[in-house]
Amino acid sequence: MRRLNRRTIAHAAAGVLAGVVGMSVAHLTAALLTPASSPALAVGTAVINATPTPVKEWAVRELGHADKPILIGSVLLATIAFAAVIGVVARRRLRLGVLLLAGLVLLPGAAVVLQPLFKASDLIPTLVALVLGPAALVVLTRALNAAEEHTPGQTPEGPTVHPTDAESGGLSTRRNVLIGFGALTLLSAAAAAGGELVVRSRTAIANLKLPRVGKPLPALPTGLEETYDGISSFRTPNRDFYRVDTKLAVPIVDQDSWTLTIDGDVERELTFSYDDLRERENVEHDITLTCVSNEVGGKLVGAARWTGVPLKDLLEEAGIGDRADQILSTDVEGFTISTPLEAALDGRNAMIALGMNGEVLSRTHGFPARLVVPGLYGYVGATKWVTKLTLTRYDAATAYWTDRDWATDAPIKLSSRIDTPRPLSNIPAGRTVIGGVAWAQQHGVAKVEVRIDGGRWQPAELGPDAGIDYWRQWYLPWVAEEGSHQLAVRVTDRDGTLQSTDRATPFPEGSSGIQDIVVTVG
Ligand SMILES: Nc1nc2c(c(=O)[nH]1)N[C@H]1C(S)=C(S)[C@@H](COP(=O)(O)O)O[C@H]1N2
Ligand SMILES: [Mo]
Repeated sequence: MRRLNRRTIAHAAAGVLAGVVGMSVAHLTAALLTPASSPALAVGTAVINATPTPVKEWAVRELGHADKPILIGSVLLATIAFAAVIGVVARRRLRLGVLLLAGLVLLPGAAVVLQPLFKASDLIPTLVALVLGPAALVVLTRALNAAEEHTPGQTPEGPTVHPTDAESGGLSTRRNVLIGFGALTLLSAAAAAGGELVVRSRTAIANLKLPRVGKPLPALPTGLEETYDGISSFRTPNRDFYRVDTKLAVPIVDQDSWTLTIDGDVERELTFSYDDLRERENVEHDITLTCVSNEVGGKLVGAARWTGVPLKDLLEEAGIGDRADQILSTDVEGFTISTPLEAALDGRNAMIALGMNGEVLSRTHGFPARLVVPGLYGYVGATKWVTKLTLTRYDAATAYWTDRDWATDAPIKLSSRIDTPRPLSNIPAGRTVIGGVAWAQQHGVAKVEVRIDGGRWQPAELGPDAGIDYWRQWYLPWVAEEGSHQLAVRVTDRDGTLQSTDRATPFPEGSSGIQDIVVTVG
């Protein structure tokens, strides 16, 4: 019985290894071509796209930044479980096993085909898996079956068998099993590591300089973070800037073949190359980006100096028709975002950004170009890897998030955050500061107030001002006495609007409410 189990396990392992060989070599192939066409990632993306909004909200809230690794991990685990069963089936019915494994590969193949901008070459990684997976299964199953045939003594009480020809044959067949498993394990490891290396090297952007800016802004003033530990930097360093998108593989876009097209309700369709945009007069704007999924007190907000081309200029060159009320933007993979046309024309600093904080846009933040619209949550105004702006109507076309019931138009709600002390932290008694950031894009921060232990609202000192679209740092000196304390913060914008106390979840149009934290002193 024990031997039977061990054999079953060996065949399950053969199935798993066959699956892993297929996936890892396909992943490497995809890394060389289009990373998102990796079968494992394509399934993950399909799952993301099919997940109902409430479940996604729950996942983002409960899993935070781990949501994507957990998703990919689940896809891999499910694949491995299926592959193990297939390995066991293949022991006696090799042909059926091969068919089942091919089926397991065709599933992600379907996910690849269903991607919006599918092109035939995206199927190459799937085909690689389709050949290698079953081939590995055949090799390993045959080697195992051969070794089993040569292994004597099926019964525990069987007669003692002396070394015979059969046994020495058993040794060489067992060696074949080891060689087969060893070689394929090495191949998978090498392919997986190679895929990672290829993606990393392709992600680096070599030798590109930021375009020249016509009228550069004065340097950003020194922020409060220099004086008070724990307050967010006035400018969010690019490496710390939050990242939110639907993609499991960062698109690798070649700037020489990339173009930005303006079409739809325009007088003339226009297409710009990367160099066209770089050679135009570029501008700089300080803009704080915020994600609609940011909870009160959350981290999905970042402040940067963006370099790029005014959106209005590009649209006016194309000639804006009189029917459009929406800009439907499309990214390199066919993902869409809808933005009110009004936001491009009402005088705010909406732009096609090529640079962020003095550097060429990174691939994670949308290289070669992205939309940035101050005052709107990212999901309705910050399309990364953008390739097309279509002037259309809300009643004629919908976009990815609005199809998932998020609000159509979504101005960023004014909000404030306590960065220091941290919620639920322990701090020593004595002189300290309470500090953080507050934002009210398009209106500007006028006042930040802090409430300690339910007392009166006390005005905080504000940090430097970089315009209405940029956050303000704030702090309040505090002599902390031993015990438990409750700290709250609220912001008022320059129009006199006070941050709302009404608690709202991020879905469907952004969170609201006041951050109220507890800290222990002494
Ligand atoms: N192509 C594309 N652009 C996108 C998204 C996306 O999923 N795909 N997510 C949007 C959302 S929800 C936000 S909040 C911002 C985040 O930009 P960042 O990742 O540079 O911070 O990008 C927006 N642009
Ligand atoms: Mo977002």
